[in-house]
Amino acid sequence: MKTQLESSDKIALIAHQNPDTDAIASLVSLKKLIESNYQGKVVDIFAQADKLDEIFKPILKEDILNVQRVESYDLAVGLDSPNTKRFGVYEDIFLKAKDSVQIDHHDTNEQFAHNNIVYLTSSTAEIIYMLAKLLGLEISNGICRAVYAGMVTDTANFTQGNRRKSTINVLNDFYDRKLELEKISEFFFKNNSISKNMLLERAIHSMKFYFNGGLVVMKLNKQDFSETGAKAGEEEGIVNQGINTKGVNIACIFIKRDNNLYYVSLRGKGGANVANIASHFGGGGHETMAAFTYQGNLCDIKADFFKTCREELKTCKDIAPDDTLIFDDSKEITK
Ligand SMILES: [Mn+2]
Repeated sequence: MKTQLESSDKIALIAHQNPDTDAIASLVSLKKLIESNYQGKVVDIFAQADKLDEIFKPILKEDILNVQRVESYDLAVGLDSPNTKRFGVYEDIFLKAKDSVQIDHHDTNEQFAHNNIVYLTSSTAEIIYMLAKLLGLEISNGICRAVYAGMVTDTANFTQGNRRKSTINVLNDFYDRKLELEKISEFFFKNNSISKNMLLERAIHSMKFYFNGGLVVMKLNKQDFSETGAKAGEEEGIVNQGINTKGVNIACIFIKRDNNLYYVSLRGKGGANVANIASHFGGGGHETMAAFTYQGNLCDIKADFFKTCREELKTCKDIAPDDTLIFDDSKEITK
């Protein structure tokens, strides 16, 4: 990647469509890293977004998405995306660039670039920080804050998703810099609007439990958004309400974006790998967090969806009914 960066003057950074905070944070932090460490390079950032979420504003600041300043690029950098399809309308920019590299943390990654940097950790932003350190680049506090935003959101405040030793090491670096990270956590996790609470109420109301309570399905439609005044993006995290339920191994929420167009977000626990379910329907993600988009009638996906969930539930470790077992270290002592 060092050689690729050094030998390219025009660089396109492309993240997945319907970008989340990690995608935006990755675009911004890598753009700033390249611009502040290499002279005279054009770095444009792309992510197809129907409507840009308000929460991205403090990360994006003066950086503008989706403005192509040159006709073609020497290097395309794919970010936070398991395949090129997920680049949406910007897939062509990626495919037409002379050289390509990608940075991703999804275990469903399809190794689609010339150079694939795929590491299963908290976030793509975390990998960017680690790479910057390896390359000996200068990293500003602003970049660290953007990286932290990606890490904290992709792990739901470090409670799920991939967390590695490297994650802790990066946090250690940040701790030394005294970045007031708690403020960033508060911005993402203690900042719910009233409309989001009303949306949550509707999602909880829609909860249906299947397979002895192992699967919970929630639904939100366009009306739920318009009637509560909730904006697109405010559904983020609502699915956690399902997986936080005792006995639930798979939680999912069907969000109707348009006629016959659904965004389906999944959470798993106790060994249920929801990435398997997502990839069955053309999406991707991690064992505990995954998503896919479904175009069609709900009646047509129902049977296949329940069958796939059932298969995955079968692989679950039985959660011990006695919760104290989680804290029991006697096994290790006798080993
Ligand atoms: Mn991510």
